[in-house]
Amino acid sequence: MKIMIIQGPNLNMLGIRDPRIYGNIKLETIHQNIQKHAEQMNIEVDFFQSNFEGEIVDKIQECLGQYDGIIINPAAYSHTSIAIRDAISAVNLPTIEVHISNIHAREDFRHKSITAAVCAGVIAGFGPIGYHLALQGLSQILGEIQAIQQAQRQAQEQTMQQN
Ligand code: CA2
Repeated sequence: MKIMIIQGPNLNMLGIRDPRIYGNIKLETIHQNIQKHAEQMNIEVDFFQSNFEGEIVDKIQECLGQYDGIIINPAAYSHTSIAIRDAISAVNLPTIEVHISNIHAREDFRHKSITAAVCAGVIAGFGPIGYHLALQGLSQILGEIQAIQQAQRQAQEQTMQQN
């Protein structure tokens, strides 16, 4: 199982500026912790961070055929980007949106996520643990998809043997 983790604009500043909302932990440390957790779950993870909308769109598109699912924190683009929403929708890979902070408890303009509607689930307000919850949720979803696909293959084989 292969999962791409995509981080949006300014998340590279975590632990460097403004620890009141996002804490002291750096993005690199968050990624190291996710990597350890993923290894325990026998999941392969890759990481990508960009401050550019188009680069995030490109990365989502590149996931097609290469990854089983996506975990994304589109950061401020969650509230503005139809392009990122369309990219998630276009690749049609199971995607979980993560927000470190509880966006619903913050300014009004953060309450609406444009990208959330095309994601399988959204996790917000759990701090960096949210990425680990997303990993568990996504692995569950992917396991269920694999089980359905296997059952479909077996049913097809049986039909072919009968004919
Ligand atoms: O809570 C989240 O994870 C957010 O996606 C973080 C975004 C914000 O625009 C979203 O509304 C919610 C911000 C990314 C990090 O921004 C920083 C700002 C100052 C210092 C460090 C990071």
